[in-house]
Amino acid sequence: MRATCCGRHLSGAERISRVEDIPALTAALTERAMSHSARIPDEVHCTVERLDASEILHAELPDITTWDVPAWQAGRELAGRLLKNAGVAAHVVSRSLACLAEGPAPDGGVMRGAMVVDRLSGERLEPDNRRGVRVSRMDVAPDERVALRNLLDKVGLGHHRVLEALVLAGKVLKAPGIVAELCWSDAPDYVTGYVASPIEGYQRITRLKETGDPMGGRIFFIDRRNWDRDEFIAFLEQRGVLFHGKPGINPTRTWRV
Ligand code: PML
Repeated sequence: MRATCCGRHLSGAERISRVEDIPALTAALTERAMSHSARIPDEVHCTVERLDASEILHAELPDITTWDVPAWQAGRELAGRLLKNAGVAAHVVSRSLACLAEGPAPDGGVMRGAMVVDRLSGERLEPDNRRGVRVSRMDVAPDERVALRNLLDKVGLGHHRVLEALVLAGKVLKAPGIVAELCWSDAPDYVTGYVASPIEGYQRITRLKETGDPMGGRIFFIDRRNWDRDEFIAFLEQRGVLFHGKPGINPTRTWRV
């Protein structure tokens, strides 16, 4: 589901479901589109696509760690450290953080999809710098969604953005050649972001930008050895991935500079 107002993105969601659940699900997502944002959308698109069940990848969600930071500056410093630990070169880290903060699209605005960046050279590798790479076709197994939401609620992570970002990051971490993802939202009132990596999992950072800042987005850092761009993008955009089980929740950590 994708809802827009005056051509601008308002809300979106996607699910992988059984055929018999599709009518109820499209109704629920349309309801969500109408009530989810302060503005009433002027377009709501619900697209239903058939997936071959035998080609769906079944996987586990990454573990979650939350880092409490006193200010966005400290948050970005921590994000830089986590990215370097994951193998991103120092000069690429600083350039990438600046790029996301300043607006990575050619007109200096936000991108709908993600940037793809070579971890050593910093070269941008997404075919279209305006659109970026859109991750799609991933979900929590339908029978496990309620249990996961209850778990996240119980540990104070019940905001819908956490579950959605966790599932997206979970898929990104399965992509061939990925070494890390950096994300913070372009929603002006949502300042928490994350660094995800195959070894450290999903590392939330409580502040990565100032409240009111409309900039944000995603960067996928890749290792170019034996990497194939078409394969990478096809995996992220086309391959169905369903997540099972509960992620580990690590104790909150504190970061002070
Ligand atoms: C979190 O709170 O775990 C981070 C969520 C990032 C949300 C990104 C987005 O919604 O655009």
